[in-house]
Amino acid sequence: MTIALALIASVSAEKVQTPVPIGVALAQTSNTALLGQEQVIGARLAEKHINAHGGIGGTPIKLVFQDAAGDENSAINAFQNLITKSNVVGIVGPTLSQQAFAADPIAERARVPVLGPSNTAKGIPQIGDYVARVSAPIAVVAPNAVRQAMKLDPKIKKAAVLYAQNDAFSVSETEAFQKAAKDQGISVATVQKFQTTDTDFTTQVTAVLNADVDLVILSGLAADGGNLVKQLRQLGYKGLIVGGNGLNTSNIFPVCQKYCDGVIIAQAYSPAQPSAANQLFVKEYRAQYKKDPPQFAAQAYAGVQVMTDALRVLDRKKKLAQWDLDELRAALNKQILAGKYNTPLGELRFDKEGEILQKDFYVAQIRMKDAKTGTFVFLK
Ligand code: 1QQ
Repeated sequence: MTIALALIASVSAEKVQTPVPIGVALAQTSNTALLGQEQVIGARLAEKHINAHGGIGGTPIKLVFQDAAGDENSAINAFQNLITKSNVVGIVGPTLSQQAFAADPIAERARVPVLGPSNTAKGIPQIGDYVARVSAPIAVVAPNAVRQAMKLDPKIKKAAVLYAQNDAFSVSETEAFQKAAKDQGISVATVQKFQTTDTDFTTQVTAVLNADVDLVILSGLAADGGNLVKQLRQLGYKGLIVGGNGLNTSNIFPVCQKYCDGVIIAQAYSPAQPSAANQLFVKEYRAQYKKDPPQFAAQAYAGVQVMTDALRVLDRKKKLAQWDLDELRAALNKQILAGKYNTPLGELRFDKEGEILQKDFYVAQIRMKDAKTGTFVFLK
């Protein structure tokens, strides 16, 4: 039986297609698209750049997009389609850690390498051997925002912490935030929970106001997070607000409008990162979008680039079209972890579990010009 199955498996082995298909499973619909939209832009820019520079040894790459929306089932379906129908060599995605914990095991079982472009919760690389991430763990990124808040207002003593309890990333981030607050000598006066699907935060905001705090630290996603910021200000909260990675997009501007002003958010990317790879990315992004690239675009770009750089190494050993697909997927996974990459995030590599090793982190503060337009201003 086992021998028969093994024979079938080897007989049915697929060859690698050209152009080389790389799967991209990001949120193109749902509220999570507020975050996913910037990732799609970043991935497409990478594809354009790579193919304009000769692809992989003369063979172009082709990104195959499957909408992973904002829930677990959509991410699972997207992964399955990419793996079994589109025969991709690897996958960049999904958008949320909450989805990664559900969908990455599908890729792990199929032995298809995954690069998480924005999966920052604790435990992502440990999902399996085929799972790595180009998004630095939130435990490393988030504390920078609390330190920066203390720098802006050294008199901060008491914080209120809020988080979305139905989202794995938010649960992970609030843990990092609460530890960072204590490390800075800030006491956590109240911890309020909500759901990413909530729209009315009166209960939580009332508790924050009653606690009389001088800092609010908020972990949620873009729509809920933006609404929370707005309702905090409308109901009279005047102190500093630190927002987490789920608010890290100008797509929250239409949600919290002028009330977005002043929100402090830690960054795993800066347009000012001096590497040649980044300056080229910034130039190409600016030419097309007339503004600086945001973190989620840079990380998705880095994901596609890392996969392509690793494929180039393998292509030099044997042209990709001559590999069996299963064999290439396994070799690609090893090569991703072995390489060193010059990306818009700076120079990066991975530890043996697939955790990103990245050097530079930043903090930005939202500055609104009016109700609609604003920018992320990087703080020193
Ligand atoms: C995660 C995140 C999200 C907020 C990124 C879109 O960091 O789910 O891990």
